[in-house]
Amino acid sequence: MHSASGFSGVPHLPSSKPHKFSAGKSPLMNPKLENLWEEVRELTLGTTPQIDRLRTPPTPLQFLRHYLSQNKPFILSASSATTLQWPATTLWTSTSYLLHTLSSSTVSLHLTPTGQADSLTPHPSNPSSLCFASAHVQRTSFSDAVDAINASNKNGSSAGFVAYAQQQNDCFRGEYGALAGDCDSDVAWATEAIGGLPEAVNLWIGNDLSETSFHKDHYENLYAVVTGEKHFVLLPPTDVHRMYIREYPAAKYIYSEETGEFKLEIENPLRHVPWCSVNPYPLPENQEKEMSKFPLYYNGPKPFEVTVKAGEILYLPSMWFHHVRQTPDSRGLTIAVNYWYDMQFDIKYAYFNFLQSLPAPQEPTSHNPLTNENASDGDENHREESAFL
Ligand SMILES: O=C(O)CCC(=O)C(=O)O
Repeated sequence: MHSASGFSGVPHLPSSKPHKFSAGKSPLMNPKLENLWEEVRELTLGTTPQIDRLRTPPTPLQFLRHYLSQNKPFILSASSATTLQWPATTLWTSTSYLLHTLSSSTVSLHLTPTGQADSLTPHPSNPSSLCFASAHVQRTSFSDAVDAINASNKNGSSAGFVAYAQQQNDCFRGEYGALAGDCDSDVAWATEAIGGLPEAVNLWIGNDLSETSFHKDHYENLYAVVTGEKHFVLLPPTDVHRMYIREYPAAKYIYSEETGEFKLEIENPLRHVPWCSVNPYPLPENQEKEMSKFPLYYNGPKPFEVTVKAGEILYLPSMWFHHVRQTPDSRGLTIAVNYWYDMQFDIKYAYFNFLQSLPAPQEPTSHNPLTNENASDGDENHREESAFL
């Protein structure tokens, strides 16, 4: 029988290898899963919670060989050689430039009570369980959008809402088309390696309260920060069981401008969305409870934590779980553009689907308050949402 080292010099990892993460940890940890998490880190990702930082852009071949084919993230650092050379990096620091250029544009603004869009929140009629709540999406002039974002940051929390300008439908080339000349239309080395142009380019304008909950996408993501900073928490697809993906009833926030209040409505007909249950930043008073509900997350290897600064690009590989927060620039805004390239639905994807289909062994379902007993499984909606998650 071949050992792994028999092929290409990769380290041999006998199956009886002691597990780094299990000693003294929760009895819920599963040795086979731990082995997988550890092996992926030892073979590819590295054993520290840092990702590679490149000082110069990779060639298409380097990108393909060392990152794309390995499903491995990296940051292209901000340095004189690599900082984005786009007009946007200077032009977009001026709000009056943005207001002038987008004076006749209508954009999509996501409104939520707390800044957490597409996230889990107490069910409106049964607050001891959770539902999956999407933002109220309002089409508005760009200048109203900027006013709303500025009025709804930590200092202006009396606004009663948090506004995040975003729409994951190629909005940069649509709603924000007037700004298209300020950025490259693609990331050249990625386009060459992937063999095609981006499927979608999206713009994100948020403030210090805007937060995106843990999820994954079926795209190769080149995420460029133009102003402010973005803070990502990342886990590879092999760690899927640490996310405690559960089916939650879909709900939508409805915001009334008249009363300034939100209503949370469960979708009718009822639909369930598979979503990650883990919040990496629980309130201190909830921390202990969260740690006991999600031991695989809290007791496993430390997630990768990455801050992407203005002028930097993160390569976020397809199917990686990511949670995103932001620190704004001196005006209170964080602006980013990301390029979504189609992923290859290849053998890695097939392995991942297989892994995800396995229940986390030893997980005490009867103790897990987040398991929704009445969740539908396998219907068309489920499959459609799964393709996103
Ligand atoms: O910037 C954000 O808030 C979220 C970004 C994201 O989820 C993505 O690019 O897929």
